Amino acid sequence: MSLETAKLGQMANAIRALSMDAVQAANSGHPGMPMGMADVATVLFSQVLKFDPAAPKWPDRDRFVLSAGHGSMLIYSLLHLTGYAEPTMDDIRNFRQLHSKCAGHPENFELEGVECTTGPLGQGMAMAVGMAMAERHLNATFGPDLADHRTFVIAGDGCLMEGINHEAIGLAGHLKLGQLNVLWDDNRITIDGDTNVSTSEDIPARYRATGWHVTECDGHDFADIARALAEAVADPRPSLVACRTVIGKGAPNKQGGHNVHGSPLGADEVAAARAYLGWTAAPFEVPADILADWRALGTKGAAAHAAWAQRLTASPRGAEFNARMAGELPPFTATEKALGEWTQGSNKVATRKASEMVLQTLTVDVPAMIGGSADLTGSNLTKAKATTPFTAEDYAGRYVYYGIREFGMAAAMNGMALHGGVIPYGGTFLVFSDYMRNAIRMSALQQVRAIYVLTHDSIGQGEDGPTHQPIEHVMSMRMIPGLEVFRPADIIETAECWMLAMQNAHNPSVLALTRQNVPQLRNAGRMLSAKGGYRLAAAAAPRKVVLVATGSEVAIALAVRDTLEAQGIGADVVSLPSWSRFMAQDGAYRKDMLPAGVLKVSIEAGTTFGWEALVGQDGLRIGIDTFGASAPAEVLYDYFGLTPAKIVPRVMTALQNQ
Ligand SMILES: Cc1ncc(C[n+]2csc(CCOP(=O)(O)OP(=O)(O)O)c2C)c(N)n1
Ligand SMILES: [Mg+2]
Repeated sequence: MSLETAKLGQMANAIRALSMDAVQAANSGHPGMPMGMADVATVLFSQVLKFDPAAPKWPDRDRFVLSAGHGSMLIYSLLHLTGYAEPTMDDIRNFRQLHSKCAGHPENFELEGVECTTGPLGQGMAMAVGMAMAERHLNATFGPDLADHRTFVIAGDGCLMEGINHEAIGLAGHLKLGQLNVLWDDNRITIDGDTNVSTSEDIPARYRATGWHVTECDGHDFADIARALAEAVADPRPSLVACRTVIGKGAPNKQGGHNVHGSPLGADEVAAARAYLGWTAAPFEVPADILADWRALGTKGAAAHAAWAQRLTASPRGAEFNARMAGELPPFTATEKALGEWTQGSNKVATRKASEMVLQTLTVDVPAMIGGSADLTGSNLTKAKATTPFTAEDYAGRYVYYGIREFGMAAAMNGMALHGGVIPYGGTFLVFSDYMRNAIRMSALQQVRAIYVLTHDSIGQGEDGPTHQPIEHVMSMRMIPGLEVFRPADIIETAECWMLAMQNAHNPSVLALTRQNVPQLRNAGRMLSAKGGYRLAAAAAPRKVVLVATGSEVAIALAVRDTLEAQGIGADVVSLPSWSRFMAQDGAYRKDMLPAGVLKVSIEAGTTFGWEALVGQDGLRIGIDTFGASAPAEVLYDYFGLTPAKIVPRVMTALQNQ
C-alpha cells in the first residue's frame, strides 16, 4: 500500500468513525451509506471538488448534492473535517437532536455547506439537474470567468429507482449537461434487502439511452475511483459513475447487509469496527494528523476562490452578477407601466392570459427569470417574447421545454433557485400539481423562490372533465407551510400577485389561473392584493352579508351582491387572492373585512373544506365537494350551483335561518 493510499484510507476511516459514533450516540440514523461511500467521497473531496470551507457560498464553487440524504452523516463529516465553521463537533455529537444543525437529513437552512435539503429520494439528483442548468445559463450569460463549475451528486439505489430519476436524467441528457456528474452508491442493497428483490433493471443501459456517459469503478479502490472521476469530468455528456461499494464497509459483521442501512451498529459492532479499521481514537475524536490532512485539503480551494474573486473585481459586469446571485430584484418598471394602463381599461381575459401579458414585461424587467412548462406552453401561456428557448445549443435562453415531466420540472426549479442567479417559474395544469407536490413542499421547506404557474384552475376548464378539473387542489396547497397560493380574480390582481410572488424572496408561490375569460373588476387601487384580501365592493344597503370569493368566483360574487342589493340586502364583496397573506394581517383588519354578526358566504369553485375558518360555523360555504364533470364551463357552473341564480336563494335561506 502506497503512502498516499494509506493516508486516504485513514481519512476515509475518519468519516466512518464519526458516522458510526454519531448514529450510535443518537441511537438513530443510517451508518451504512456513509461508511460505504467514505472512500468515494474522500477522493471526490480531495482530488476533484472545487470548494472553499472559508466561503461556503462562493458563487463559483462546485455544487455537491447528497441525494441519498439518509446518509447525512457523510456530509456532516465531510464539512466538519474539511474545516467548515459548521457543523462543529458538538453539532455532530448532537446528531438528530432538537435544534442540532446536524438534523436527521441534511437541511440547506441549517448549514451553509449543505446545498439542498435531501431525504425524499430522487429529488436531490433532480435538483442537481436544475443547479447544472443554472450554472450553464450563468456561464452563457456572464462568461466562464464568473461561472464555470460542476455539480456532483452522490445518489443511492433509491434515488435511481424513483420515477423522478427518469424525468431528471431525460432532461439532463437532452440538455447535454456535461458539468453534471453522479456518483451512484452501487451497493445493491436497499431497506428491504438485496436490490434483486425488487429490480432487474439495467441502469447503465437506461442512462446511456438517455444520452449519458456511464463508467464504473471499485468504490473501495482509491486509484480506480480517481480514474473513473477523471473520465466522468472529461466526458462532455452528463456522467454516471457506478461505484461498486459494500454498504457499511468497515463494520466486520454487518457490512454488506441491509440491517446496516438504517440502524445503529450497536456497541459491540462499533467496537469490532474500531478493531477492524485500526481506529483507536475515542468517539468524536479525530487524530491530529488525520484531521490535519483533511484541513489541508480544505484550504486548497482558497486559491481558486481568490482567482475568481479577482476576475469578478475586474469584470465590468461584476456588480450585476453579484446582484443576480443575491437575488435582488430590479424595479418592475415596464410591468408597473402596463398595470397602470390596464387599470384604465376593461380587459376581459382569462387570468392565464393576463399572466402571459404580465410576463411580457416582467421577464424584461427581471432578466433573472427563467420560465418553462411541462409541455403545456400554449395552455399555461408561460412563454414571453424575451424568453427564448434554453437548449443545449443556447444555454443563454430563458425558456425551458421541460417535456411532460412535472415532478422533474419542480425539482429542477428548486435546484435553480438554490443555485442562485436565476428565478425559476414553470407551468402545468393545476390538477397535476399532485404529480409534483412533494417538490413544491420542498420549495417551501427549503425557503426558495420558485413560482408555479398552475392554470385551468377549476371546473371552469370545461370539457376535459373530472380528470382535469381541480377540486381539492387550491385548498390543499394552502395547507403547505410557507407556500403562498395566489388565486387572482382578474388582470389587475394577476399583475399584483405576480409582483408579490416575485417579492417572496424566501418563499415559493403558486399562481392558480383560469382557463376561461373573466371580466376586469377593478379600475382603481394600488397593490390591493398585498393584504391578501380586501373589500372590493362595500354594501350600499344596510349590511347583512359578506361574500368572500377568490379567482373566477369574485365576478360571480359581485353579481350575487347586485341581486341582493336590489332587494335591499346590503352585501360586501371581499376578494381574497391570498389566504395566507390575509391571515397574516392583524386581527382588526381581518375583523373589519369579515365582521361578526353578519352572514358570511364563501364562494370558490373547489372544496368547501376549510372555508369554515373564515365564514364560521354559521357561514355558508359554496363550492364543490365532488369530482367535476365533462361539459362546457358555463353548463358546469350552472350544474354545480355556482351561478348567481343558484347562489342567491341559498343566501336568502341562510339569512332566514340566522
Ligand atoms: C421518496 C422516498 N421514499 C422512501 C424513503 C424511505 N427510504 C429511505 S432510504 C430508503 C432506501 C434507500 O436505498 P438506497 O438508496 O439503496 O440506500 P442504502 O440502503 O444503500 O443506503 C428508503 C426506502 C425516502 N426517504 N424517500
Ligand atoms: Mg443501496
